[in-house]
Amino acid sequence: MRLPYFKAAPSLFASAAMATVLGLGGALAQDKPQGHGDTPAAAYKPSMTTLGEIKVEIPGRKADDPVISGEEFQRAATIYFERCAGCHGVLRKGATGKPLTPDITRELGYDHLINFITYGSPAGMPNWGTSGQLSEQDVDLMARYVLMEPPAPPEFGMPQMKESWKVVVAPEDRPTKKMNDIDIDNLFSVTLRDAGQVALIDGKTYDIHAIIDTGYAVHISRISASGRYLFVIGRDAKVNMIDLWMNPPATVAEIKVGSEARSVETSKFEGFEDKYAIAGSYWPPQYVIMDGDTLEPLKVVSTRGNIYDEQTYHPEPRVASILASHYHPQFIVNVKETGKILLIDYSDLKNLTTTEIEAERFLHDGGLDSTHRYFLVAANARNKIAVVDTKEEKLIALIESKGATPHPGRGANFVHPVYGPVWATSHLGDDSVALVGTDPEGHPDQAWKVVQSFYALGGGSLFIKTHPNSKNLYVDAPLNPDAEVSASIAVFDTSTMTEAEPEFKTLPVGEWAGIPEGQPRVVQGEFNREGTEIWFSVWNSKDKVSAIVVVDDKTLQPKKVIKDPRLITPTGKFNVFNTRSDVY
Ligand code: DHE
Repeated sequence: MRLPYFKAAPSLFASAAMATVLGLGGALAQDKPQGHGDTPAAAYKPSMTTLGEIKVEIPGRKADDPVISGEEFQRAATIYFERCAGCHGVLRKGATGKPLTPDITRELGYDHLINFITYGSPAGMPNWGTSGQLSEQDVDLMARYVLMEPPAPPEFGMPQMKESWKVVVAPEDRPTKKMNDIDIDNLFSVTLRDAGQVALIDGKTYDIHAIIDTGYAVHISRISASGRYLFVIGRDAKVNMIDLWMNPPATVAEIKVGSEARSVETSKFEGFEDKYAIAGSYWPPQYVIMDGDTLEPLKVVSTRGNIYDEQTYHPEPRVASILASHYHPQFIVNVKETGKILLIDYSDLKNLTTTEIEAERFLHDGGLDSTHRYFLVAANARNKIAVVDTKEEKLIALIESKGATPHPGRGANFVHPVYGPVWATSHLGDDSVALVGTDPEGHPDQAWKVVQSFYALGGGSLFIKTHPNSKNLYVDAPLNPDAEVSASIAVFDTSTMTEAEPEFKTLPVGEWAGIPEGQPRVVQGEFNREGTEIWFSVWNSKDKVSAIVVVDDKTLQPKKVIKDPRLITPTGKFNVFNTRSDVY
């Protein structure tokens, strides 16, 4: 049996290492500390799944390095990228988790690292050992791994993008008119996450018009201003551009923009409709502006730079959400680790002008208010909402969300009977919903503050949704540890809201799906074009039946359950008209 002991410092480590190897590690194991970090928020951390497949070399070995083979190092790097990089950063410089560079880890020492990885911490570090997610051997391996210099995954720049770029159907060979009889405006692009596909489902007949292969662990869809093109990005940073006029709709161009990514968008400003597309990546930390017709990569810009408040350098600020401005020819790009919102003017790529807005760290997801002038985005690890006036191009507020880990998706806009126009977010870390006043003209006293905070079903919420034609506000809780809660939806009647705590109805959407096996979670409501139905994903594991449940917005009763063996792990759903027009 290999003894994971150190060449340079035998005594200090041998006992712990020995205990681990001989299975005495259990002697170290205690009960999970209270308030432990395996809460829903801890379960929902970025994982660099595709980065985990990259082959890495051991950076220059040092005399006092722990004993570790090349094979072990590769295994440790894969585990690190897939489970740890999301919080501690790919280069271990820290993000929402603490830095883990050797100058720090060697100070802490092997024993401390073993304990920390085994038991985690109430601050949000999962208990990888006692939860059984890592074996004692892997805990030992990870402790040795973080004592060493981190490997830097390869960069992915223009040469690699161009190598991956394919124009499957050239613009001149595409149809000059719509060749199918699909009501595109009421089509849904549905993420089939673990299948690496999207399903195009008819918003009226519920027919599946096409299942299209996309990137790995596909994440979100966005629609071009004309409504003709669908852009889909996988976590592997592969972008597919799908022509909805073709019969059936199909990919006409594709490109890989990095190793890990989450966001894609297209230009919407008048005169620039369908002209450009943009994708932002987690690794390398950068964005790329592409030709909106062919995905030809035109401009690659790194987001590396200084953190907005400490003014210290960060080597891997990831690109989180991206939205297109309706007021200027600009993309609104949110950079997680530097806490900066970039307004990137795409009117002249050769003389690119960017407005760099200091906001708050760990920006994640967000959306526009009902006028499309204001952009509200969660700086979720700091429980803040940043508000940018996209017309005046500046930050106008930084709001405490009065909950733990706000997670709005794009948020939900409605007119509150007392507070007027509001934008709503739910929270990952607790069961609260926060309403932010968004009408500085008509309701100046309520503008840019939480005007009401109330309880929904439970913590672990990811998305909240309503529609201008609906009086209902729907809140999910897919990451709640209670199976029943995670399979239900809370719905509030916004027309009867007062200053008092509003009541909600609980919709047993998971039960309506009639899935006997597994523990499906109900995630992300998305309305049809008219706002008369809301669709929910009943997200089961890959080898079990999932479904989409369509709820009648008037009766709050199930209208249709869409089941099909091809619907593997459905999660995000994007109605073409609502996504293209930022209706939510
Ligand atoms: Fe998402 C949006 C990042 C896990 C479903 N997700 C986003 C956005 C970002 C992001 C930055 C905003 C994109 C935009 O608006 O341009 N998501 C991440 C992660 O880093 C994280 C936490 C972990 C990871 O490793 O990816 C993560 N996301 C998930 C999931 O596990 C979800 C629930 C299921 C899935 O399909 O992977 C999920 N994310 C979604 C959805 C949206 C989204 C459905 C779009 C919501 C919308 O209505 O706009």
